[in-house]
Amino acid sequence: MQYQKWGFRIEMKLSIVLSAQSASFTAMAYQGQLESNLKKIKKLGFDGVELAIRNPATLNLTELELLLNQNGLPVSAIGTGQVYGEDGMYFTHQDRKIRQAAIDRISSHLDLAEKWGAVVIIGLIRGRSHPEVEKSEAEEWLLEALRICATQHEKVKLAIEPINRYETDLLNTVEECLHFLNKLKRNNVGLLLDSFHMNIEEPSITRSLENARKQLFHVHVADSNRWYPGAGHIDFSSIIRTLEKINYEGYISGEILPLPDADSSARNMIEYMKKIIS
Ligand code: LER
Ligand code: MN
Repeated sequence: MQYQKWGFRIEMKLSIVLSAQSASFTAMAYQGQLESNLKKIKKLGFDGVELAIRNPATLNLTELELLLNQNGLPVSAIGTGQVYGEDGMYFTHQDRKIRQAAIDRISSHLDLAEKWGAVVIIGLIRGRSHPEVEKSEAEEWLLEALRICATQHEKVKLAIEPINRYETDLLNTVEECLHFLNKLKRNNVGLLLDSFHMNIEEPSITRSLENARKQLFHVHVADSNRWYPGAGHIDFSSIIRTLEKINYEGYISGEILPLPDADSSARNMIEYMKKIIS
């Protein structure tokens, strides 16, 4: 959506997560039924769609790209969490073959992202540490995997997401992720910041957004209860003002529970965001 401020035209692009297939992760308003769901997302007024894709090889790409074109919906980002959640593959697995399989799978997401101009999300695909594996070793494997992915796909943006402590013990905060990016030293790897995780882990959401400004590629919004923004107690007005202040140009994408039902959650999100943005 575009709006006027201080005589300038400002754009805040809104998208929402649609899982290309059904999945056990629940914070996605829409799952499957691509034809009807893409139509609904467009009709509600979203500028783009974030697609959660388990395995690009099993997608009917011709049909999907036709539907995206018909609805005029760019893909803001590609979510990869189901590679971990459903297939048990991740960058810090003890078994080298499984680490390699995770790299190969993410490479196929990166190929799609290059074609679509989308960001690739590095969330739970990082995995978590195990009693048998030192955390420092897990971090080395993660650095190695991301170096390979980022070097092979220099034109694609990869966004590491700080995820709260109840889902992983690797990279929970913005500060830890910025430190990690410093070690990684790849310009096409930056951050995805998610208001739900930030509400749990960050001392100040707005200060952490400002600290990440140079490397902020993507934003997820969900309220404190992971319902649509406006349903909990996160101060989204201050988040929007901060994103304006740091000249954020990426998408703001709803990763929300389909509650009280999918369509109401998406409608409530867009109505609330439009109200606080303009
Ligand atoms: C994915 O973007 C996310 O936020 C995680 O909570 C997935 O478990
Ligand atoms: Mn997220």
